Amino acid sequence: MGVVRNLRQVAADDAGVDVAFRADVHAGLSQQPKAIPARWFYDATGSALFEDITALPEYYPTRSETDMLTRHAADIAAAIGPGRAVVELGSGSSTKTPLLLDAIVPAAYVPVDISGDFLRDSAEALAIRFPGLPIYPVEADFTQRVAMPDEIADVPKLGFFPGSTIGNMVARTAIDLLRNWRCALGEASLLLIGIDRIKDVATLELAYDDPAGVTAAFNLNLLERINRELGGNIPVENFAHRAVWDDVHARIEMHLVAACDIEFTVDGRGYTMAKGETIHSENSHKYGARDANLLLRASGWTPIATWDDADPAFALILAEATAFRSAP
Ligand code: AVI
Repeated sequence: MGVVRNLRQVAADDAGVDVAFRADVHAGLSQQPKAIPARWFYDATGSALFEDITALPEYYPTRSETDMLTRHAADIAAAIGPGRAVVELGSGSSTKTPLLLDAIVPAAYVPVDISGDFLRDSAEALAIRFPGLPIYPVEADFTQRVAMPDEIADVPKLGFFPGSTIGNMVARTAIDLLRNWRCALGEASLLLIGIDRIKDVATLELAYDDPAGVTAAFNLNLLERINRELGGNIPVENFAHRAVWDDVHARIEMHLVAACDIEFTVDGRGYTMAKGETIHSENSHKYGARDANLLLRASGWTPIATWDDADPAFALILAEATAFRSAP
């Protein structure tokens, strides 16, 4: 059995409510247009719904990425080499992790995730699957600065950031995050990142608006979560899910659309929405080959290998921390 240690906690107030969630909801509902950061989708219900999304026939990113991790395992392992601590950002249920841990010879595994219950369960499952592999789970918001466990201080690291989660950030935030992780992982580190490609609009929109309504339930759960955790009385039945491709920003936008004029309170604070007004709940940016490489270079990472031959297209990119040196 592997060693599971080091679980940390996120900040909660006296009632056990995540203080950052409360602050983001009030700030987001008070601005025009309304918007709430997508990271708040992932309570236990939202995380389970996201797992359901990844199994949908229309949601290709998980299938395409898993297919490439499987088919190119030997090449990926050769490019990475043995003896690295694998630090997974936003590990969730860690379904792709065994593919990577099986292919390389890791020194340790450090899953970082905001959802403590998910983190605990998946760390324990991996400890059984990889006996003897030290596992140091870190319960934290990986979009903020996260200190690495002391136990891996001297071990070269591989950041593993699958799923195109980087696409959920606008470019400026994505670059801040990748730069932070370059610092946290250190000079000799590598990064294996999954980035979704731009493709035809029909494939993209269907992936985010499936006929079974699972993505709609995932989006609407954000409102349910606000009602559950922040004492809201949002009439969820008066909202609809919308997913559209925005070609200017090269992203799928998800919105919660008011079907009629609506009034509600959260924490006793009142909000109104006119019919047709939306709460912007997620961006999912897609990248061409040059865009993705530029994003990485701008963040202090130099791409050294790319695997992107799945259909529908999705890229797995291996990058190394760029050394600081003079350049023209
Ligand atoms: C987690 N993230 C990469 C997913 C995506 O594709 O942007 C979240 C998601 N939203 C709707 N479906 C999946």
